[in-house]
Amino acid sequence: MNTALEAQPATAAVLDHDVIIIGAGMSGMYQLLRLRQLGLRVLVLEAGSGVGGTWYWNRYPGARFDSESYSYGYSFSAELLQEWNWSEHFAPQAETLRYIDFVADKFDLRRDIQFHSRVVSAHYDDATRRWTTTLENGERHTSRLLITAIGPLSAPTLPRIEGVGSFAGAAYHTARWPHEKVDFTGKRVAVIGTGSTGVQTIQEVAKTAAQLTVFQRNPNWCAPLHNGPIDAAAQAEIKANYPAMFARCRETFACFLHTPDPRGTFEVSPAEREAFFEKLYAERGFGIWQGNFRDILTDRAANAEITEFVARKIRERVRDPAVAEKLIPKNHGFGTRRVPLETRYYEVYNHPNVLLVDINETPIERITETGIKTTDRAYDFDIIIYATGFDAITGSFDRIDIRGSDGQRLKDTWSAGPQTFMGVLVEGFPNMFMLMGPHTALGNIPRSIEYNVDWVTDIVAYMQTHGLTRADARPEAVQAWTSHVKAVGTGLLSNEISSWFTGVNSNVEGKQTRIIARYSGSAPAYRAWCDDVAARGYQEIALA
Ligand code: NA7
Repeated sequence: MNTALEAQPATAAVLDHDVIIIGAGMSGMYQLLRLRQLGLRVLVLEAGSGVGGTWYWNRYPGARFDSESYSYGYSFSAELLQEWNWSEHFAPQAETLRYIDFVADKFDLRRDIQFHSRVVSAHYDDATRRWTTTLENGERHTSRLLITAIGPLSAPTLPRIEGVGSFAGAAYHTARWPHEKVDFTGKRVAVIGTGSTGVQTIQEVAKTAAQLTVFQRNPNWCAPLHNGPIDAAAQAEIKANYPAMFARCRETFACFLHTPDPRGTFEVSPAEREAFFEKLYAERGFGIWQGNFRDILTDRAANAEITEFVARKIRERVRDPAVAEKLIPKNHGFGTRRVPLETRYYEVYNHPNVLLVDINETPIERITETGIKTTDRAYDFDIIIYATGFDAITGSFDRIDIRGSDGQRLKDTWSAGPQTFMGVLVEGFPNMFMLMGPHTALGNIPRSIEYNVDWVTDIVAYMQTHGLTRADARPEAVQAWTSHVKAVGTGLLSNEISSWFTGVNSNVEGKQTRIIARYSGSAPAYRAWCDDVAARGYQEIALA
């Protein structure tokens, strides 16, 4: 085994591991596999009792992919691709978790994963060039490198409403759903939140609950998923086409199967435009969002066209015009926030046992022992479901006390918004590599994960072969990257709207102001930048 990460005499303190990875979701698992191939001693610390990250925690009813299943798994193993059969175009959570378990078994990953291990702090020591990672039970681990695989959407948030916690019935956050089945039959159920999680939950719970009451603050622009089973012929075709499909994902703007149409909205006649929108509305998946005219997310007039089209669809699908109006967003255009994909979501509101409460009109005053009290009335429930989302992108970092050189805290360093080098490194936090950190290209996340992990693996291999034990982003590189991220995000309508895309969360102190949280240029451009840094020998990174 090459032990170069330990070789330098000045840093010869005994390390428990070469690398600690925090998180055994899709990024942590793949990173473990790649670093093992370098012969490194790696330990993954995982808070849950199993692998899967997002797909481990989000067990809420109706949870499923919004991207085509076959485009959303790992691509690194041809054997794995041929062995695994996806049963639906958009797999439900349980199937995805089975897939991830299958991967963990196939590559024997569990032997290097320690479960039930929530990391509370990670501190870097300049003298010994090592990270000390501490768990909530006090257990400590030292390592040369620290890799965060903690996910952009993994720090759930509850509303800051008086009385949360006082409800005597069952209350669940969707991202902390119990492992046992929750039965809604005959129950009065409340759902707070109408993001993509709320939408998936609502359409499922409505099937069996006696009474469903949805508390909506802002509606979102939803579009049909058009899910369906994958039959034998389609399965064979998918398997034969994997190389071509992943090649396409590498070329598209955000690694999805869908990519913007090269035409502008007003370069076609109104009739053609309408026909194109109709076609997209009838097609599977994110096409209407990611495969629409090239200017719908940057040009206000173009955006207004698709927005009006989708509003008409909502009016057609919801019988009560007053309810339809409540479900139509008035403060943002289509696609400027994450588009929830739905299966008969709007029709749910035609059922007599479903009530929509607009909490802008009648705000929630408090959660009570028996239910929810708005300014208008008190509602009694058996179950309250919080589909209230996450302290996104930086929240999972904020929840760990991460300290770099000279004891500086990451939370302080990022108090005015994240500053990174390619979303992978932070100046002053040597040897810490982030997977899916702020300022990386998110899009089709598994595709981005594989790229991110491969890039980190390459620099770790470079350090290993060159006997290097310290990597830190140079300040000018961080400045250049952070300005670039801001520049590519300018003009994008989604960056002018409050949502998790822009780091806003009303439930978190200090997160009411929009920031540039994501890299919103194209995935190929992101990769070109990162590839170039590697090809030129990592000049933007101080290596020693
Ligand atoms: P989102 O998209 O952040 O949605 C959270 C929802 O909860 C949204 O409708 C919020 O309303 C609502 N919310 C949050 N806090 C409150 C309070 N205090 N009172 C009332 N309503 C509230 O999270 P999701 O889990 O749906 O999805 C996150 C991503 O995960 C998703 O985009 C996918 O990429 C996977 P608001 O709009 O803020 O008024």
